[in-house]
Amino acid sequence: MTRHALLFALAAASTGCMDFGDVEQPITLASHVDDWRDEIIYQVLVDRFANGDVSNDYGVRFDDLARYQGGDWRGLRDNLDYLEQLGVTTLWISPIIRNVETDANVDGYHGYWAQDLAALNPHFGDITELRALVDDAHARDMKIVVDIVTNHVGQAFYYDLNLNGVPDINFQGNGSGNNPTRHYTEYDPDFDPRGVQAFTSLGEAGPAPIVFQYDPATGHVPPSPVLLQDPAAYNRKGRTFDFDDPDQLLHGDFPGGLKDIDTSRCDVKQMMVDVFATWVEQTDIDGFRIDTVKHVEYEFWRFFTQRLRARLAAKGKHDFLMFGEVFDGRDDLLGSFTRHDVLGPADLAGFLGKPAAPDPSDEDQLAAEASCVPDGVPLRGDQLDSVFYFSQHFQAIRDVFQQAQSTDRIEALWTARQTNWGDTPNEDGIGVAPRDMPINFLDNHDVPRFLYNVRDQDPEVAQALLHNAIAFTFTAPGIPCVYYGTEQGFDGGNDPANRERLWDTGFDITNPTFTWVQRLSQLRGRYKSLRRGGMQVLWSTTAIADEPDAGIFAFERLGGDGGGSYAVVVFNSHQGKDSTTRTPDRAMTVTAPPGTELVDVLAKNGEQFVVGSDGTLDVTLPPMSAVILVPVAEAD
Ligand SMILES: [Ca+2]
Ligand SMILES: [Ca+2]
Ligand SMILES: [Ca+2]
Repeated sequence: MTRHALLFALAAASTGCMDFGDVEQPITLASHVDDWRDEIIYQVLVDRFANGDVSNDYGVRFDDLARYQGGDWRGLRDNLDYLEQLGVTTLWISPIIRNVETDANVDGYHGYWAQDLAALNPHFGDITELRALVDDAHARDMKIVVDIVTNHVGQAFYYDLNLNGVPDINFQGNGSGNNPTRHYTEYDPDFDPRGVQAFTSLGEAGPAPIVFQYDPATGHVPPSPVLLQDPAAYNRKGRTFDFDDPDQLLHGDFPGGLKDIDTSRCDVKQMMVDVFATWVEQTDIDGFRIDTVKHVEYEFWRFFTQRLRARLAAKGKHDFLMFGEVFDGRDDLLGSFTRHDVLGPADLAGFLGKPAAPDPSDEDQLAAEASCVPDGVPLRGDQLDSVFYFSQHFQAIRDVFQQAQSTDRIEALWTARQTNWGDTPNEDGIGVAPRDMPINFLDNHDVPRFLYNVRDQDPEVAQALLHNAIAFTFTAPGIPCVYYGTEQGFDGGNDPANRERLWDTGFDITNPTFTWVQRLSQLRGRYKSLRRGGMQVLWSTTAIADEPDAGIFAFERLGGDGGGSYAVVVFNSHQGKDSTTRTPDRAMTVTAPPGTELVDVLAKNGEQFVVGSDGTLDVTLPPMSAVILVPVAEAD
């Protein structure tokens, strides 16, 4: 499909009448998911996974990971066997839309520098290729989740601070009293709550005009859709430097010159629904992973998620997943984007530890937001279906599984999630409460890889630590999410070192971490308790030294939506000694009746355990290891 055709479709959509007109072929939307908790997500940076089409390799520079490498959607299609063997069932692919090509010697290969929300990134393929990827995935019962950004566009304009009509970098004043020496860039000036100010030799001169760049060679052309060419569609306050200041968090440009969109405007909200719903309608993709969620107002998420769900449901697309990235360790802030109470600026300020005037009542707030709704259908409190479990990334993956700190922090975190996160499924949503399906991950494109963080360890120890943490993300309540390359033992540090080319490995399916993920995927598929079951912590501890239970963490998966399926999962996160589920003062009691025979299905020739006549279960584990125990009667 041509860009023109899509824009035509968008124009039709905005009047409420979807007409695919001369677009290639209308497609039928369908729901391809039964319960999202059955899924195993694999995160792919498309540019880095496989190069299936060299005809789109313009601008590729293999010697520099900050530049395009040549991967594309065809490469993904060609390697679905590899992914299916690994056991993953949902591919989260990096953004599909056209980006700023190059800025400050970095390419937009990652996809987070939007230039045209209604056009595809030609480095990755065309609409035919994208549809083929979705179709081939669906034929294997795999799903496709697309990464989107609503908070900002790429480096689209500069602030003409000195009113000279050209972009200046490191401009300096003359050092006089009202014109002090200053260092700055007009592409990315510091945040100013009044809006970025211009100045002359006489002092400040009011709001700085913004000037859209026009340099087709680097992809710096005014953003599309056309609404994004209106200066009023942006907050124009400059670059955030204090992420705990609510005004900066919501309204500042994202560092790197990424221009912050005014997502409180009705026309912006509606445009975002139209453009992204159209991509679903054009491809039948199954969900969105949403970037930079905490930088956008709660009211936007209510509008965006509810209007999008309703529009897709009317076309036969149900169970459309929307999960967000809240890059933050504060669990209450994470969970706030999944709650149904009508949160507002005062709530946000509270999570950030700042004072604020009280918000309006829920009723008054929703009434105000209703002024944006064209068809009069009232808004509710509903927001996202889930968020990445960043708090767990820090407090469990880092603190416990890398640094062997006490496991009681995992129990505390999981307990807090029950009240911090939404407890009700969204209307027209996926049918699962957000608190029951956090997205569990080890690493991603924005943090150093797990193996990088433990690079000072002996390689065998590092791998044992990695495997134990992977087992944790595959057995904890929620959905496991594997960042591409983890299965090949990648160990890259900070961006772009953590964005390696996967094809350099030859897609090796014998790598021990590949086979470990494969095995855990099979166990999740086989045992419903691990996917849909409820959860009860059996053992956590403050002990980290030579105590009998130092490093032990254990929980049951039972009840919930797991049918009668039952599992006990025990970890020893201690890095130097065997530990056990018994101390002089305490023994581990399980729900399975006395005499129940359990077998470890994680080990190939699993050890057997029997629940004692007093209901206790003794499990002793070597350092950095785990067992997954299921009733012998349930094991096969
Ligand atoms: Ca290519
Ligand atoms: Ca200037
Ligand atoms: Ca924002």
